[in-house]
Amino acid sequence: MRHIVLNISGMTCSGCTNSVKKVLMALPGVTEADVSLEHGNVSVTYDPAKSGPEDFKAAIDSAGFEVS
Ligand SMILES: [Cu+2]
Repeated sequence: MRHIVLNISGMTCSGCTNSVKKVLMALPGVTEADVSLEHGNVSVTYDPAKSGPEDFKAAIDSAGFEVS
């Protein structure tokens, strides 16, 4: 398992963090996505054989937020 922290801009409430968590957890290989509204980031635990940072960025974009 690998671990990455991505900074996200545009999250303003717990609805936003739930959306981000939901799209990330739907990706193959993602076992954990801890979204912090306070810090404006997400820490993702994943299997690098199944998905990676580019997939996470695309999913976060599609949910309406931006990885900075
Ligand atoms: Cu929100």
